[in-house]
Order: sequence, then C-alpha cells, then structure tokens
Amino acid sequence: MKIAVVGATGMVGTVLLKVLEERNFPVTELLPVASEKSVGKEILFKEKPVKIVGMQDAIDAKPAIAIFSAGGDTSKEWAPKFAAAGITVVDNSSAWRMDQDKKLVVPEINAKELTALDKIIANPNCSTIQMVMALAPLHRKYKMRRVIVSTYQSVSGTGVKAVQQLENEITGTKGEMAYPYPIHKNAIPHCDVFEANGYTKEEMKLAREPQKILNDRTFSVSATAVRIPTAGGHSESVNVEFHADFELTEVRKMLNDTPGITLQDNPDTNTYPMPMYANGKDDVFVGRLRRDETQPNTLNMWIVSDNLRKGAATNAIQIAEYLVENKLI
Ligand code: 2RA
Repeated sequence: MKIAVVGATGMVGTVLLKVLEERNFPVTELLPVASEKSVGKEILFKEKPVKIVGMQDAIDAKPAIAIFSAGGDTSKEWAPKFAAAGITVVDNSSAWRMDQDKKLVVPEINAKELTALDKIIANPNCSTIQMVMALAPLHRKYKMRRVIVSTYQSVSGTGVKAVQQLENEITGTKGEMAYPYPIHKNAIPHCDVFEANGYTKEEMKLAREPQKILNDRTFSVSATAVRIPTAGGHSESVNVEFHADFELTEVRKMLNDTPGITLQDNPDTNTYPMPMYANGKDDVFVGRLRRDETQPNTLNMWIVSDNLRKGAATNAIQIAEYLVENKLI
C-alpha cells in the first residue's frame, strides 16, 4: 500500500515512520512529504533511503492514505486536496477535530464510527487520547458527570525547539526560547495559547474533545494544562465524578482488562505510572487509583502515556490499520 507521511521530518513524523516499521504496516511505497526546502533530501525507512517529495507530487502519486502531522494551517490547506484526489487523510492537527462532519477517533473507543466516506479523519490531542482511554470503560459502566484534570506535559509535545530549550538550559547553552520562561527547574501553566475565557487551547481541547469521542455531552471537563521539564510522556491527575457508585476492585479489573491500558498500581511496592516507564511504549499507564473521600461516586487516578506514540503516531496508525482491516480504503 502506498502511504504518504506529511511532516515526515518533524517530531511526530519521525515517530510515525518508526511505528509504521515496528507494526509492519503493509507499506509498498512510502511518500515522505516535508517543506519545499527538504524536497529531494532523503530519510531512512526500513533501512533504505527514501527521497522527500512535495505536496503536489504526493497527491499525484495517489497514495491510499496520507497521515498528516504538519500543523493546522498546512492541514487546512492540503488535506482537502488530498481527499479530493481520493486519498484518505488521518490528521494529527487540531484543524478538523471539532468539525461536525469529521470523525475524531481513538480506535479502541469509536473506530466503529468510521466509513469509507470518511476522507479526512481527525486524530485527537495527545492529552485527550490518554485520558479518554482510561475513562471510556468507566464511563460506559458508571456514567461520568464531571472530570477535573491537571496535566504535566513533556516538552516533546511542543516540538524540537522546546526540547532544545530544555537541553540548552540544562547545559547552560544560549539558544532560542520555545516558551516565555525557562522550563528547566520550572513548571509553566501555559500550554498553547490563551483563549478569551482564560483557559488555554490545550485545556479547551481536554474540555471539548472527550465529549465528541465518547458521543456524550452530558458530562463536563475542567482542565489545567502545565508544561514540565520532562521527556517521554504526558502525565495527568484526574478526578472523576460518576452518576453511579463504584467498587475499586471492579474499577481495577475493568482497567486491567482494557486493551491498551496497563495498570501500574501498588503503593506497597511504590508502583505507579511515570514517564520513564511510558517512554517509547504504546500503552496508557494508569495508577494511584483511590476513592475521593470528599465526595460520593468520585475517583482519583494518575494517567501517563508517551505523547508522541499513543498520543499521536500510534493512534493515527491504528486508525489506518482499522481502515485497511475493514476495507474502508
Ligand atoms: C502539547 N498536546 O503537548 C500539545 C500538542 N502536541 O503541546
């Protein structure tokens, strides 16, 4: 199968190529797409050099699928052109997520919504994916009323410039700033840009996307998104109030039995999720499960996941796998 990866040289794009290899996705021809200045350069795929192509050349080559991770503006301009050529687009940007005619998909939760008519499919935000992966089974059983989430997001979510800023600050090297403040030995309560309501775009993604993915607007989410000087994954402290009460043993069993979730939860052995465990893995790690004793039907949990993998590349490729397996492309 001919597949295009748009943004092939970016942080997520690089992970996309790695995961395509790891999962042995049936690629017969790879079309790595990047900015004009990179056209003609080579990247390695399955240990073979592959030339980077431009957007129009990628369209003309008629791949079956194009996975985009090139920012919202590029996606807004080019995804419709790929789709018009009959190419199915899976897009990592926020451009299409809340578009009422586009599906927002975490395969383990709502891939069944997909049809052959879906030519632009949105990949949710990384911090949304890991949260709904853990909440979806519990929501089906106990029905959420309200979620309060605080995130602790790694610099890799911002991109290469942010990773470099942290490295520079650690080594005392002068360099460009991706953030308005130093990130080393700091925590910045500001992910993406502020909206008029005082929340950041990142926090509003956490408020809006879960309702679309779970197809239920009866629950609400209040979020605080914080950038911390770590690599390897995003962490989230989640407090969730349900309509129905729950048994912790049943919650634990449900999470343990959910594909894509790894339960790491044993205070006696200091066992709980951390980015150092999640880094490079595809599962969503859940722990610190405990009843919120200040309010009925309410659970606290800690969720960690590699934001570049299940939070972006792996989820997008799982969507592509679903399309192939179900003959939707
Ligand atoms: C971040 N979730 O972590 C956003 C975009 N990747 O910055």
